[in-house]
Amino acid sequence: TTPADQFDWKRYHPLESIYNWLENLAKQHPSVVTLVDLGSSTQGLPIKGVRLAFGRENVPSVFVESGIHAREWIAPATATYIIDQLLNSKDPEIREVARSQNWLIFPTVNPDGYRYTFVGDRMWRKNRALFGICRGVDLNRNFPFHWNVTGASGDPCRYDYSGPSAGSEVETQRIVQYLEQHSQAEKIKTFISLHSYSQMIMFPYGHTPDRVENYQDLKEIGQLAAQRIKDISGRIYKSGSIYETIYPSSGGSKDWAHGHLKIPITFSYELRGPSDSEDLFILSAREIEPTASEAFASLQTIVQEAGKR
Ligand code: ING
Ligand code: ZN
Repeated sequence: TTPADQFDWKRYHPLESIYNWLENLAKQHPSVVTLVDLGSSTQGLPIKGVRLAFGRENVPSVFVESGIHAREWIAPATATYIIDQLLNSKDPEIREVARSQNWLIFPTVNPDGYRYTFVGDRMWRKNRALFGICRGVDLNRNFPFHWNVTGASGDPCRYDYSGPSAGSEVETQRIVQYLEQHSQAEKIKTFISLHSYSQMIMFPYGHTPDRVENYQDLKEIGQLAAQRIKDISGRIYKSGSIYETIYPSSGGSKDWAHGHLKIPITFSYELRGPSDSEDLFILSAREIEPTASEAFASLQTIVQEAGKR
């Protein structure tokens, strides 16, 4: 476990280190940071995150969910980077973006899976719920919106198992319940989900090629966000709906957030994968900073553009 004052973005940190760091932030910045626990996972671990509020009245909120897939370690690393920048950056543009919103950021919404990638199988993706001889529901196929209609499996032994029923998993229920209870009061306007690897910035839907009502806005915002990354690092991120960009899939968190909760600005990132490794989910720790900083810059673009629409 890394002591909270030695937390960094030069390596990947285990669950306990991330949670210690979050707790420490709430102690160090009591007027800005509130620790939020969504409740327990299948195996009884807390799902911890933070709420950042810089004290401006009546601002909308951004909700960031990451680590829903355990092996995509760059996602929690990026979420913690975003928290750190929002709190500590001196850059005036970042300070203005930070203050323009309240931020609800949950780096590891699948804590059982994330822990297991450190102590069991590095390539684990799902949660750790037990189904006979196999384990795990793909939480990003379990959300109760057009559940299990395409791009998901009914077999608990498969990596994209959608679960025994819509919203069956406690981790899904924790997120759903929190958002049902708080999205209005917090005025959540933007929902972000972090994944790896494919270099994409995607919006709903995944279950159908039909366009969302604000397709044009999301398409434009996604393109501007991708351009911001290209300007910074030269990396090419593709933008489009999940269905047209990556593959048909149903039961994803942001389809539910957009289609059911009516959060207008919803994106999921596929962050960098390695150029030189056999395994596309294993991104060198040297790439954490460049990946997270280009993603954070593009998130600033999303938030700025959302504010104009
Ligand atoms: N990709 C995502 C997956 O869940 C995705 C793509 C994102 C689908 C959002 C649906 C919603 O398969 C990875 N790499 O996990
Ligand atoms: Zn993923």
